[in-house]
Amino acid sequence: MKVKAAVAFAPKQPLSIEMVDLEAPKEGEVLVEIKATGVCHTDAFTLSGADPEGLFPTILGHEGAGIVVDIGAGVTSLKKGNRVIPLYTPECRQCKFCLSGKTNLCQAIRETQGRGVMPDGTSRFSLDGQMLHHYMGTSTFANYTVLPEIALAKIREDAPFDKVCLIGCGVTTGIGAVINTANVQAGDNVVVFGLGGIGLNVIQAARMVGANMIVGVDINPDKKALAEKLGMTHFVNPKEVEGDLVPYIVNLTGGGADYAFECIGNVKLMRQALECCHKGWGTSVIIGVAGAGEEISTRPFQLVTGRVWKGSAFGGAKGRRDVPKIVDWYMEGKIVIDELITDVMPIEDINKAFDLMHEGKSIRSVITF
Ligand code: NAD
Ligand code: AHE
Ligand code: ZN
Repeated sequence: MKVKAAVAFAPKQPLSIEMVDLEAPKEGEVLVEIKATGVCHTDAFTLSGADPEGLFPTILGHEGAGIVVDIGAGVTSLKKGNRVIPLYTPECRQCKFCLSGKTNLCQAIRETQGRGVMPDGTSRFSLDGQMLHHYMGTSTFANYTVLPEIALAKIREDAPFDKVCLIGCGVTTGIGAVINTANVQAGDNVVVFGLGGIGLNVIQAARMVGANMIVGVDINPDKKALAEKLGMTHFVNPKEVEGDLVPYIVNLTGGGADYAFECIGNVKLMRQALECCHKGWGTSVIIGVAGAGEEISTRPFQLVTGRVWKGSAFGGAKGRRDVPKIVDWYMEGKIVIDELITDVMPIEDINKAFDLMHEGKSIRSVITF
């Protein structure tokens, strides 16, 4: 079938709206009509050319929601009409990783996902006979896409696509990092580097679990008001701090953060986020994605003296199990999403969404089809 997609032909180039060819779902695959998709910083990261796994031409997008319109042979857990959220971290429930009980990083299809193809090694997308790569196994910047059954979370039938699409990445990543990865407890002092779509979700989860201080760090003062509304208690603009940021935060938090989250993707800030943690126990969680060739460093003494460095992908969430629960939390008013959506636009305007992100004027743009 012909579908409308925003194609990334090459790094650093604007996306191009094209009618592309999409093959029918094969065995174990599902055809999904994407109704809405958020634009995450990771899409911009890959488009920038900094992603070691970035492949072109491709159809980006990994923060979507939609409806099942067809299923391939052998699909048993989904049927036509089901509302679904695509999962860039699938959940096969059979691989060593899924069965370990220690991680959400299902590896069943990770290798082919990284090569921009479906599990059988081929792409369902093409344009004028040229193969287009899938992206993160999801490619939600298209009004129809094909995914493996294990990469879809079935959600309730009354969930609004244009809001819950953010649960496909930003919401689950931020909230999950607090609850699953860090396990922040009531009374803990939390520091959040970066008050974008991810950092704000870290903040709302920190408030939800009863954190004491919730310190937000951002160079863009426009991010302050919404962060405060979601639970931030103190704002730090590094540009306004005289001297080093780390001792400033250690002093502000009375000895250091119990938990510090890096939600930017800057290796220098990852170091600061670790070093502002409390001696003896403070834990820093890296969420931000850093470009090819970037490395983190610190004095090993930071770890010898009890600070812990961790990372979190998709908030440690097992998508088919946890995403429907997070949708329920939204529908029950336990978490907010609407406030995070700063712009809604058709796919034809998707390059505007990237511009707004780079200009620091958006939290999340949502594309509706
Ligand atoms: P965003 O662009 O919405 O937010 C980034 C924020 O960081 C902005 O508010 C910006 O002003 C701030 N910032 C930039 N440079 C700064 C600096 N030097 N000091 C302080 N603040 C600074 O991005 P996002 O969508 O929230 O994503 C954040 C990061 O998380 C990205 O690297 C993204 O790729 C990554 N990410 C990771 C996962 C995961 O599973 N690990 C999931 C989603 C996104
Ligand atoms: N491909 C990059 C890494 C990109 C990355 O870290 N992706 C996150 C999700 S970001 C969503 O906005 C992730 O889930 N990583 C785990 C995984 O298996 O990809 C690189 O550096 O090669
Ligand atoms: Zn994302």
